[in-house]
Amino acid sequence: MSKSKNLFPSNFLWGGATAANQCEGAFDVDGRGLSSVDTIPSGSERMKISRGEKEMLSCQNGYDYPSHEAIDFYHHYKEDIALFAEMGFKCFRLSIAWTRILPNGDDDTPNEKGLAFYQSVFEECRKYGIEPLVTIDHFDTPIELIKKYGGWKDRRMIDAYLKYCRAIFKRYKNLVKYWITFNEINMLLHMSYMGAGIIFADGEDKERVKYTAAHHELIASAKAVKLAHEIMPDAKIGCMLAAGQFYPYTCSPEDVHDALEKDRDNYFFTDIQVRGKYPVWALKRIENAGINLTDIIADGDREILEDGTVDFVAFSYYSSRCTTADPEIFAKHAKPGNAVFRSVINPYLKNTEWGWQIDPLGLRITANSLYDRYNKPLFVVENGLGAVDKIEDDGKIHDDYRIDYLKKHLISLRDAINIDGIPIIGFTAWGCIDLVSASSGEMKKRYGMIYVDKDDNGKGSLKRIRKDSFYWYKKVIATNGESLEI
Ligand code: BGP
Repeated sequence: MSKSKNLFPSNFLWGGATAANQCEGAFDVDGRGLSSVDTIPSGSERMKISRGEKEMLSCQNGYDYPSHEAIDFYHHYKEDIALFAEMGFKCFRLSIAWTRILPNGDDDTPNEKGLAFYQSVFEECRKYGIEPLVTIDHFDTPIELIKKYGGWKDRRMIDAYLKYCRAIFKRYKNLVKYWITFNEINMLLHMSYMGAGIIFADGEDKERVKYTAAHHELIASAKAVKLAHEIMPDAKIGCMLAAGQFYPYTCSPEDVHDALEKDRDNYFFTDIQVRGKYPVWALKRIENAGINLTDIIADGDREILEDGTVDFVAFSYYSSRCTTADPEIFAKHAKPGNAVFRSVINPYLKNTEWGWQIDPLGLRITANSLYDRYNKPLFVVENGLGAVDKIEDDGKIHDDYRIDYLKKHLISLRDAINIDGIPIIGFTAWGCIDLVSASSGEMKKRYGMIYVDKDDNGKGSLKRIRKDSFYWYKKVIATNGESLEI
């Protein structure tokens, strides 16, 4: 086997990633409207609500809503971006909160205060030579549109989304080059409310709802790509999926086939965003679910999909997944009920404190699968370790476990680049500054290289503290990855 060189491309976009709802706070400030995530509380009902199995469209007494304050990036962004610059970031991934721009989701006139906020954020990034990478919709459906349309169940969401895109493309065309249409678009299948503002009515045909909503998002994404290219000819606009290859639990053909099918659940979206058309198996799946294709795919939609293919494929990777066709083995080894992806435990891998399995080589395997499938540049826009951090008596945070995780994943990524030859645009570590966990709503599940003093009860000074991983990542970036071996 050839030996990997210590090289990342010279223009590799090293950086970190966040999402508006998990870091900004200031949920009702400067004209911002309410968004789906603002009504998802922390605690035992979070998963049910995120999955669309329980309705909560307003903030209710007795619940704690972590997005309301989060880490108050809204008022700390200058300090935070300065810390990113100190680490040497070349790129900062963030999302725009749709309802800061259009408070009701489809207003004719954008909210100037919202537009001005992100303009200032992007200018701050540019000041340090940091390239912003913007997610247009990161788990963020305006509540008013959920009330009016039932979220992405309804085709009229496409026009609202396009109105929002037009406003931000026009305003930021000289500040932002890299865009992503939807964060983890396949999350619509797993966390339907969080991902797409969908609440399932009693007895509703879930399959039909999901395929319909997926089609609407895919049309919206394709139209956004086209619009972006019209308004910003130099822009690069990508899709994004929650990736992680499914491994068969055994080499039985049934398990191998099951893994193929499970991967297809997730590829369903990116296959269309990259290739501009539904794969044959996807059309059959819809038909086999008892749905007429013409109920979902309108006249002209095929052309829209063809005209709006993406420039790059972004993905998050935290772990590989594992599956078996045998229901008994599945039940015996299944990950606990709260896991976002239904998967069995892979006995060859270790777990994080939250039961996410650690598989650095899986990142290389996943990148290879994606590149073989799509032949488009890839962008790793999320990866990292959620862990409990402790402030030592000397005031420091010795997060060597996080360094170990990131180091192994970056070495694997470097192999994907150097041994496999895959073009990778960059790597943005998830939650480069501690923020609210999407799945659990906790603060104590920390990913950051920068610690934020805030606990699960909402208490804390919000002070930012550099962890050991801060200095480690700074060196990795300064040496363009060469220090990884040391
Ligand atoms: C992805 C989301 C992020 C982020 C991350 C980590 O699914 O795009 O928003 O939160 O996962 O997950 P968690 O916060 O649940 O640990």
